[in-house]
Amino acid sequence: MSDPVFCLEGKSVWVAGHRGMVGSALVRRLQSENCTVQTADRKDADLTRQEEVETWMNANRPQVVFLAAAKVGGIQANNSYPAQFLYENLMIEANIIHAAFLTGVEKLVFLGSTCIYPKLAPQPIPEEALLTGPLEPTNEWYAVAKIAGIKLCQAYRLQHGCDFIAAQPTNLYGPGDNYDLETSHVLPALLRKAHEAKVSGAETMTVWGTGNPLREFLHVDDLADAAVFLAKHYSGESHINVGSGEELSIRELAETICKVVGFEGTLKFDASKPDGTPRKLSDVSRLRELGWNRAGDLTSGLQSTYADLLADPGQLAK
Ligand code: GFB
Repeated sequence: MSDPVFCLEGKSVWVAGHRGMVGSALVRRLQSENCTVQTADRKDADLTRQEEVETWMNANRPQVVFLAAAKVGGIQANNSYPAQFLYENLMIEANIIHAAFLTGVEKLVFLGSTCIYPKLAPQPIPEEALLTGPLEPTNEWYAVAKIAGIKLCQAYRLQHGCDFIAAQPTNLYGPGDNYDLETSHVLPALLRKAHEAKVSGAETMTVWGTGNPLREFLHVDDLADAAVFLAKHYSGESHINVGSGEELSIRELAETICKVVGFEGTLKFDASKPDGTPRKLSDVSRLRELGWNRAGDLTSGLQSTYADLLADPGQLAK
């Protein structure tokens, strides 16, 4: 494993976006780091408002920032709300990264997404594929905002010497996910559909698209562990991919979820819904060379996520 380049111990660490799935996983993970975790509710600071962000950061003076706050959603939400996905994400990241520079933050970890890469990028996708071709149209607005976030980290490093780094997680899932069928990502959507089909005794369950696209999934607790690892072990201009390094088709994902949930009906594919990018597997060799590997596999991650949903079915009502 690479030597640590930064120490979190004793530091004040702000998790921006602590109520989201990623932010709450970071708060859980940081409990074992001997640091003080800071959070800001919307009433404390609206992150899309520059003055509110600067006032909050001046008053609270975090030494480390994990930038997990973002407007996120699945393929349909990205397609339906392009202005919100572009504007809100640009504002949040610009406000926080600039305020982090102004207040002398020692380390900032920005979280992006693998949709930053070109639609037809080489697979598995190396970090160098960024900005080498056209984006996937269903998520280009979100992708442009996330690319701007990576570039902000690089620009503040180059011009001001700030230790701001960027990690690019693949498709994430886990406790606290969005289970709204219109706006969610595929994994929570299929978990919900399989659960409800089983409970109602339905014979079929609908899966959007052809079922052919390939996707990679990572449990959010693994992402949080990798982000903390990178904060401690990495300081560089390039963003770093964070993924499992394994892919499966949407059809295979649906079949695995049905097994975990215990739904024995058949799958129906709705080809009127978009497939999105055909394949999106991250090349995780840089992260592995630094010394990080994920802890769990997809089936155990699905089992624990389904157990969490059964224990807290209120998540389906949000
Ligand atoms: O997770 P997802 O919404 O987004 O969809 P992306 C992945 C694939 O799952 C697509 C199929 O091929 C969908 O057609 N799918 C099947 C479904 N059934 C469903 C369903 O019930 N709900 C949903 N949502 N999909 C996202 C980007 O892309 O990836 C975001 O839109 C972000 O910006 C995220 O980058 C990581 O994987 O296509």
